[in-house]
Amino acid sequence: MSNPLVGIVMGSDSDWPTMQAAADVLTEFGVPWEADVVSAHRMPVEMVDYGKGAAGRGLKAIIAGAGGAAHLPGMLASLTPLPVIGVPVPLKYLDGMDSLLSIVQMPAGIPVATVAIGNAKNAGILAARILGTSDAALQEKLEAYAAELSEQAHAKGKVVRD
Ligand code: RP5
Repeated sequence: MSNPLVGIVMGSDSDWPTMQAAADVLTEFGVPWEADVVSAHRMPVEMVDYGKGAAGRGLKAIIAGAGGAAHLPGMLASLTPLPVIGVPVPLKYLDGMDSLLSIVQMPAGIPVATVAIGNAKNAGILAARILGTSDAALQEKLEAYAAELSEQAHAKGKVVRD
């Protein structure tokens, strides 16, 4: 995509089935994104380059997903002034608790906005909300989306009540 505003990065291509939900929802809201594999442990130099260069390239937010010893989101947050949203990717063992705790327990001063285990969709929506603070049209789309969710919930409640 040209001029991406959100960078989606992950530790391995095996994270993509989880991370794709972030890309899908950004596409739904018309937010240009890019996606790449930048492993904190296997590609540390590339990770530093990505983090250092992200803001200068015009990105406004980074969504970073990883599983297990999930250091990528936190390391990127230490390398960029951009908001970083972390997605704990669930692996075969420990149900993603290892990923969650690796991402959420950041030291004061270096925040990572961590979403629920496997919930890359929320990461995409949160990135869109961040961009929406300076984009009225996008904010309107987000409001319409929330109204639609509310309508659906009311409709379901009606089924239970009737
Ligand atoms: C992590 O190790 C990656 O983020 C991925 O979740 C996990 C497994 O990676 P692969 O062995 O599938 O490449 O660093």
